[in-house]
Amino acid sequence: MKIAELELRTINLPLVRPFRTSFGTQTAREVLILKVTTTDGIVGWSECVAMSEPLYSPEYVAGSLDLMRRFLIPTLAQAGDITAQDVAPLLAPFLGSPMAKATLETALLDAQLRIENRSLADFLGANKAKIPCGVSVGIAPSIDALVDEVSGYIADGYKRIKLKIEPGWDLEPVGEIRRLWPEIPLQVDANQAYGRSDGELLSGLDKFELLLIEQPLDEHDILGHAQLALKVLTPICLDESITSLHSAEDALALKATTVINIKPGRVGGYLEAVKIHDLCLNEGIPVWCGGMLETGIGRAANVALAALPGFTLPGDTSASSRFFHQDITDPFVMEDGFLHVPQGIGIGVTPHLDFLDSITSHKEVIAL
Ligand code: NPG
Repeated sequence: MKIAELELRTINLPLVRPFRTSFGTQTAREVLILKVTTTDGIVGWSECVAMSEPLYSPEYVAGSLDLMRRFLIPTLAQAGDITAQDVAPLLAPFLGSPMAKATLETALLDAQLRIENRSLADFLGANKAKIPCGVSVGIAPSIDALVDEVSGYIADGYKRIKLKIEPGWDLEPVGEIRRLWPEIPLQVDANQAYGRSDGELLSGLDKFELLLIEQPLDEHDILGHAQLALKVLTPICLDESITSLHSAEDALALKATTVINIKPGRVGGYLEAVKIHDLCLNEGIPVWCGGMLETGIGRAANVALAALPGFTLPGDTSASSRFFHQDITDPFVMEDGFLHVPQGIGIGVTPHLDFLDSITSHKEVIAL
């Protein structure tokens, strides 16, 4: 496949409600969208999951754009005729930045599968036509507000609730949600907000029979997670710490995690995500698909991934309406708590260009 042109654009989508985590509050989603066009006129789309600011991970929208423009795209251009499988090895000399690399790999993969007349779900090895949906619930202004929000999601049909926690917003809100919904599959996500000395506090969550505690400690603190796993009964699940197949192997070998959240952008793309899935399937480790407030472009690909056999827990694969009044693709609509896996070729969706143009704040085209 030869690339003729890449179009990079930044869009801004307001969120239906502010989304607060331990690292900040999002009120809109700024997203870097990539369109590649091959010399035969085939188009592939992807989105970069980096956020506006480097608070969840070191990557951020403007930085990813600069990195792609300055280093990654020229490297791919020099390689000439390439496949999506060539992207990671070609870009390996550039350190880090899995989200930017994943963006390039995914757009090429979309174009490649469109040429092969094949869906991403089929290519990745999906064995389900629909997937159960979980929803991630931000830190609320009060317990009453949290209860209101969770009630709405349960009425919508979500099959699993994830509550964001941080010191001062943990045992009480989680206890109240568990009291009101004794049976709902429930988990928490700390986004690294706790320290090694918080073992006793976190073991206070055990009585709520949670599915897991996600990323309680610093992303680099693998030893701390392994020690914490000995103190709490609730399974530890790593998110930010898992940036590659090797890091997943390390965390499992060191017993720092017994569940893994797979986010394709965080690990450098869908090809690496499948490798982590295969490792976990072999080792009997459950995995689930995380979310990064994706538009329909990223959501489509995540839903395909979440249909692989090892994804045995509902992911943060919610309906478009969870975050956006209007999505840039046809919206993902939940039916009885499930999303249908896109069956069309490539990622199975394309953006509505008029709407995309109307929310674009920056656009540049790089001809190769
Ligand atoms: O459903 O897309 C979604 C959001 C899921 O909570 C979610 N994502 O830490 O996993 C996370 C969190 C996140 C939010 C990450 C904002 C980065 C930015």
